[in-house]
Amino acid sequence: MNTTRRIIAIGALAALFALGACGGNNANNGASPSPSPTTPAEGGAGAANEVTIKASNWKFEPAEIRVKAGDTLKLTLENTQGAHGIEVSDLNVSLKNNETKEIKLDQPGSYEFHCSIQCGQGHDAMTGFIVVE
Ligand SMILES: [Cu+2]
Repeated sequence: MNTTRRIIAIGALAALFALGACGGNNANNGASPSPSPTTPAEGGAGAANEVTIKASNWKFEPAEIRVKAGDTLKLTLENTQGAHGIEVSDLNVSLKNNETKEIKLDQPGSYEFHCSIQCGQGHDAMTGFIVVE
């Protein structure tokens, strides 16, 4: 009866895969023959974050948002001065004033956002980042 040994081997493989998934950017390495989407993620992943970005002439507040991979970000834009929009090109997300969008962030990385409305002399400086860790 090798059942115990077999279970230990599977556990070790799972641990290796988990480490690999945490350590690198490449989540699609195809190393796992049997992905298990129902396995609950650890470390608070999957949490919901609500952030309201306030836009004025000419900055976003906050200009940097940090979440964990697997989190959902509920993002709202509020113009407090002037007319501004938010565009996150890499995530295919754009927000107008008082709009809210839920963004599922699975891939670690740094996603730049910028003002999507030509708002004047400081327009080009209106950038920020969503950092997925
Ligand atoms: Cu602008």
